Amino acid sequence: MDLSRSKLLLGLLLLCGCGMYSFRGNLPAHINSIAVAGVINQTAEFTVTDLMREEVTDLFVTENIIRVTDEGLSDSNLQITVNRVSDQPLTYTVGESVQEWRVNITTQVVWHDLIKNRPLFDKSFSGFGDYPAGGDIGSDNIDNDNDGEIDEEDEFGDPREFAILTALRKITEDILNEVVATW
Ligand SMILES: [Ca+2]
Ligand SMILES: [Ca+2]
Repeated sequence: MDLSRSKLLLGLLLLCGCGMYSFRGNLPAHINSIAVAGVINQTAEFTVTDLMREEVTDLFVTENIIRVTDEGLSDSNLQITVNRVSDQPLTYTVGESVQEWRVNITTQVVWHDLIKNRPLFDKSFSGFGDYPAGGDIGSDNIDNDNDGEIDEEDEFGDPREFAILTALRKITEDILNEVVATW
């Protein structure tokens, strides 16, 4: 289920007055809150853990599917490990130098029930972002944020950082959808 569909589903449930708890499904009744634990970094990218934690926290707060609290106050938490950040050449120029790169990010995420001390899910999530070897991502003819539009106004900044953020956003959305699907 993608994010817009999960939003739609939430909207419909709220409209019909049944509220979010009606589709909690198998989620134990004692799980009412979630915290994002410190992200473990197994890569050489120093910024990726902070970015990951920020993105996940922001999205969970915005989507408001479960109460987000600080660590130590929640009855469940997300334990995220960034396993791999790797860059692969995607396209080459006629002179055979790399024209476009793809940064792939792989994470392992455990949604942990802290009351009963067991995992609710333990899954791998990955995402990618594309960026040019040089130049401006606002005019590189690449859809850097994978939203189906090329070189629109929100493609700007450091090309590789932007690609990393794009990959993390995809992973974040997948984590949120997995939490919803686990209910
Ligand atoms: Ca785009
Ligand atoms: Ca672009």
